[in-house]
Amino acid sequence: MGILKSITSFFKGKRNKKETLKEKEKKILTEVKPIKPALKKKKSLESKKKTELKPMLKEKKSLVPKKKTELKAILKKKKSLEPKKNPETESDFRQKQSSQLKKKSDFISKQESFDTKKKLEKGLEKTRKSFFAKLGNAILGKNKVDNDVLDNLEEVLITSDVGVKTTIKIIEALETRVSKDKYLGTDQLMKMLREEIITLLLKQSDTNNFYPNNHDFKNPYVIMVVGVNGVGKTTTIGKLAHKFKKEQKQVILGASDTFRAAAIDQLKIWAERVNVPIVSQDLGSDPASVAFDTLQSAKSSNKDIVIIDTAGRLHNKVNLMNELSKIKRVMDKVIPNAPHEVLLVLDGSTGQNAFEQAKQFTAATDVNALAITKLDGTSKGGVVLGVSDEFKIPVKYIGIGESIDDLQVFNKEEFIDSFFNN
Ligand SMILES: Nc1nc2c(ncn2[C@@H]2O[C@H](COP(=O)(O)OP(=O)(O)OP(=O)(O)O)[C@@H](O)[C@H]2O)c(=O)[nH]1
Ligand SMILES: [Mg+2]
Repeated sequence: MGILKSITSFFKGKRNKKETLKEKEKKILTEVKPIKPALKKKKSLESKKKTELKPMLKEKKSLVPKKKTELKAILKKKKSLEPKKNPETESDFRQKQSSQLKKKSDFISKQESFDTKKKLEKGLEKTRKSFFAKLGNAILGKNKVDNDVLDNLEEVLITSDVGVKTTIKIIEALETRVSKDKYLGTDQLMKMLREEIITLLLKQSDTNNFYPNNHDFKNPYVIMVVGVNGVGKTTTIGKLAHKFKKEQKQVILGASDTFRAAAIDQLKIWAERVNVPIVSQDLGSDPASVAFDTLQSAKSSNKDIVIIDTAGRLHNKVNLMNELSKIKRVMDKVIPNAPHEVLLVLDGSTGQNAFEQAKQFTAATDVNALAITKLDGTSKGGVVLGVSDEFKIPVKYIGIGESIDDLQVFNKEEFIDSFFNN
């Protein structure tokens, strides 16, 4: 009996298990059921997308052959424009092209020199107007060049800041000419004056090439800029860097004016404007050390031109003048014979004072080039004639404004032309 009971309970248990399994299966199926409509939805979306994409693809396809045909037409047109591969016509074509290029570059350089001339004329306007107004008064009512006229002319030249020495030379030359022709009219005075000034200036050796022609560029060409406070050193450096850059030269600047924070910033602004690198140190650091760093950097990065700014100083401040000598000595250690150019900047608007500065500075340090700035804002432009006549050092540059392009290479003939062109 016991055995029978246990057998029935065993089968009962199995049936129970079967039933629970069936129930589980049922439950899963009801849970899975909702997936079906979702799949259906996805499929319908896909087919919808396909039908939507089809016309788009069609459109794209229709565009491609269109492009091809357009391209073909363009190529055909281009071919028809190209010179035929006939050797004769090809060389003709090349010649034509090079002559056109030459014409274009001639036109640009003509335009540039025209602009330079116009700028110079404008820069010298104040000096010219004042000079000719004075000259007009000096010869007023006279119809021949006599001693009176020459005396008056002497005064005009001196008050126009030409300088005593240069004025005497000009007047003596004119006296000799007048003594040969007693009836020389005042209308001819201008022509004579122009000729005498040109003769005088051309006697000077013409070493003032803008470009350091005799430098072989195995090493960078080093320019150290010096002068008293506020004459335009930093501005001239910015303009110079721009000029060299236009000549495809690699330029680097050195901020050796460590005396004022604003001086370092001012040079940095110029470097940024011209897009050239700059070497600087902190305010108050040794100017010679900045120069050393700049020259080393120039050497290692194969620069062509180095321009070193220095603090404004008076020639009679011994310590400051010694500082210049130290900067020079340090430079020479990095690059032999550097600085190759010591450029003294003079403020033209200070007239006779500029003469004095040139005298004192050239005596105290080895200046070998001059720049005369601020000629645009003054009637004292005659200082350029006097300075370039009196000093053995050439006037290399003139500043005729505050803008980047307002620095010109001093050309004696052009200067005289612009001066007398009224
Ligand atoms: N009109 C005119 N202004 C100029 C010319 N060159 C420089 N300047 C101006 O003169 C002022 C002084 O110029 P800077 O370049 O700072 O002079 P600096 O010699 O470096 O002065 P310090 O560093 O203080 O010794 C600035 O306002 C310049 O814009 C010029 O050719 N024409
Ligand atoms: Mg400065």
